[in-house]
Amino acid sequence: MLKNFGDALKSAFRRVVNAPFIDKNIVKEVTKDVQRALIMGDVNVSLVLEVSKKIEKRALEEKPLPGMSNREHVLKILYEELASILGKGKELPLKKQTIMMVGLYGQGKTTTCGKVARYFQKRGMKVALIAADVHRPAAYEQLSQIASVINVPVYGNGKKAENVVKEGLKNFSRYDVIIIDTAGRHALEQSLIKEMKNIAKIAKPDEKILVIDASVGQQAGKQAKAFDEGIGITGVILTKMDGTAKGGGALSAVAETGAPIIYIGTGEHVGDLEKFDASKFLSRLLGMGDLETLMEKAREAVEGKEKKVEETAKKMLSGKFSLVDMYEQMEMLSGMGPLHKIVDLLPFGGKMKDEDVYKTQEKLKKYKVIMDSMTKEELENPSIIRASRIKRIARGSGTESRDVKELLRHYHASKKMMKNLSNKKMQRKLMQQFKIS
Ligand SMILES: Nc1nc2c(ncn2[C@@H]2O[C@H](COP(=O)(O)OP(=O)(O)OP(=O)(O)O)[C@@H](O)[C@H]2O)c(=O)[nH]1
Ligand SMILES: [Mg+2]
Repeated sequence: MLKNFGDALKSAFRRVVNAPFIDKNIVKEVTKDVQRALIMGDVNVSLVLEVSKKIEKRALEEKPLPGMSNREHVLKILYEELASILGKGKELPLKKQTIMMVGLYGQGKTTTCGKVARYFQKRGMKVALIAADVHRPAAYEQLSQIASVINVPVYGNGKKAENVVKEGLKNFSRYDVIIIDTAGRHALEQSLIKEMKNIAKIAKPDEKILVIDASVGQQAGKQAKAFDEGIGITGVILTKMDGTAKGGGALSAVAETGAPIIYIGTGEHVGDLEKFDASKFLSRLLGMGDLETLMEKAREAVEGKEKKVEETAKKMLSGKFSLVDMYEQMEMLSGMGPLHKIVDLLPFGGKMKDEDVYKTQEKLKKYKVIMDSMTKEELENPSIIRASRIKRIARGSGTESRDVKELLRHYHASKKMMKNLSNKKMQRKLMQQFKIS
C-alpha cells in the first residue's frame, strides 16, 4: 500500500511532465491525482481538500518565475505544497527537559533513546535514561547496554512502570536531560494506553515523541492519532530510513497529529541520527532520481521548443515557408507549448477558442500522418505535388486524396498569409521578440 501512495504522488508529477501543454484541465486532473494519493496515504480529508485547493489556486493564478515554464511552475507548486504538509521540522532546544519516547512494538524506541541521549551529550549536556519498559524481557538490559556505550546512567529494572519513572526522576533530578524509554504498545491495548497516560502524568514530559518505523506506511496515521489522543504527541522521529522504505506513512502521521518530524534514524548505532529535512524527504519519497529527471525533461522540452520558435521566426522573415513550417505554425496556434508566444505577432494572430484548438489538434494528427508519407523534397517544396503524387501519398498514409488536397490547400492559404510578414513593422516586432540581428 505504501508503494501505491508514493506511486500515486509520483503519477501526479508525471502527468505534469507528460502533458502536451499545461492548461486548466491538466491542473484540475493533477489536483485530483494529489487528492487521491493523499487520501490513499490516510491524510486527513479536510487537510487533503485544503492542500489540493491551494495547489489548484496557485497553479492557475500565480505567474511563473522569470525563466520558468508553466510546467516547471506547476511542479514547483506541487512540491512546495506537499513539503508544507510536513512542516518546517523542529529542533529540540538545548535546555533542561524530560523526553518521553512512545510507539508501537519494535519501531526503534530504545535505540532512539540512546541516539537522542548521545545528541545532547555531544552538546555538553548531562543526560540520564529511565527504562520504563517493564513488559518486554531484557528491555532494561538492552537500554543499559546502549547507555554503557555512551557512558550515560540508566535507572530501571523495576516491576511497575509508574514507580520506575517516579523513582528515576527523583534519582536524576540534577541531570539536564532525562529520557524515558517506554514499552512498545498496540494502540488498542487499553492497559498499556493507561500506563502510558500515567507515565505522562507523573513525568510531565516537555517532549512526547512518537517513534515510527519508515516502513509502517499508511497505518502510521491511525496509530499516530491514537497516541496523540492518549498523551498529545509533540514530535515524531522516523527510524530505519537507511532501509528501502521511504517513510510515506510519516506524511500521514504528521498530518494527523500536527506534530513535526524532528529527526530521522539512519542506522543501528548511537550516532545514526539526522536532522529532518522536508524537501530531502519528499525527494526520496517521490524518488529523487525520478523527480530530477522529470524536472530536467520538462526543461529540455521547453528549451528545445524555444529554439524552434526562433528558427521558425527566422524562416518566416526569410520568406521560405515549407509544409513543416505550416505544421509548426498550427502547433503554436493550438497553444501547444511555448511556440504560442509568437501567435500574437502573426498576421492572423490571436489565440483559438477551445473547440478550435481541439479541431486543430485533430487536424494536426491527420496532417502528421499524411506528411509522414511525403518525401523530403515534397515537404520542402509542396508545389511539386500533383495528382499522381497525391494518390501515392494518400495510399501511403491510409487517407483519401481529398485529405491530401485539403492539407495542400491549407498550406497555400497559410503561405499567402505569411507574405504579409514582409511588412516592416511586423518584422521589427519579431526581431525584438527573438533578438534576431
Ligand atoms: N537499520 C536501522 N535499524 C534500526 C534503527 N532504529 C532501530 N533499529 C533496529 O530496530 C530493531 C528494534 O529497535 P528497538 O530500539 O529495540 O525498538 P523498540 O521500539 O524499542 O522495540 P520494543 O521495545 O520491542 O517495542 C533493533 O534491531 C534496532 O537495532 C534505524 O534507524 N536503522
Ligand atoms: Mg524497546
